[in-house]
Amino acid sequence: MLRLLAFLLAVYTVGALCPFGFTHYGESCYAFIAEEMGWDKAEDFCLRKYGAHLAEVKTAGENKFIVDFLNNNTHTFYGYDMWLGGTDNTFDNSWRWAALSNTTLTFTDWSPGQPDGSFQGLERCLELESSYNLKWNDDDCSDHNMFICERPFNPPIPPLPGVGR
Ligand SMILES: [Ca+2]
Ligand SMILES: [Ca+2]
Ligand SMILES: [Ca+2]
Repeated sequence: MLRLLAFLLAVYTVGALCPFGFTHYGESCYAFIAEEMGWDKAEDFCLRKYGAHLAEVKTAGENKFIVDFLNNNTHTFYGYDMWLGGTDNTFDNSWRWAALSNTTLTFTDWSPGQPDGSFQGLERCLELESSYNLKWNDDDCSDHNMFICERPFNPPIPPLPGVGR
């Protein structure tokens, strides 16, 4: 009985390290947002609402977690494209995680033939494309897509305003 209580407490404690509505994987918490908006607005939504950023997918494991989540929640996400935090807005064709870390992409999962910068180079934002089995695609940043916010798991707790000053 005591062991069960300790287990429940551990589950509760770990769960509490991601904000409500977020799912934990590795060192991050993720929110899958079932609203559609342009890339800039989506990044702004993550930041203002959650202190998060559009997701930066840096490993195969992280990519698999996200794709699995979408495939396990098809009632909400089937047929929708999902923005991630990558763009090539710098006009030098280097794809970067522009939303937060401004690092170049290392791991990628481009669909065959992508990124193709189609429509006269207008496709400069990174998405999981539903019609490509959630492989990566560059698309027009003004498209209205659903999106994924990511923030650190168990971030340092900021001091309360006015405390210790
Ligand atoms: Ca990440
Ligand atoms: Ca698309
Ligand atoms: Ca494309």
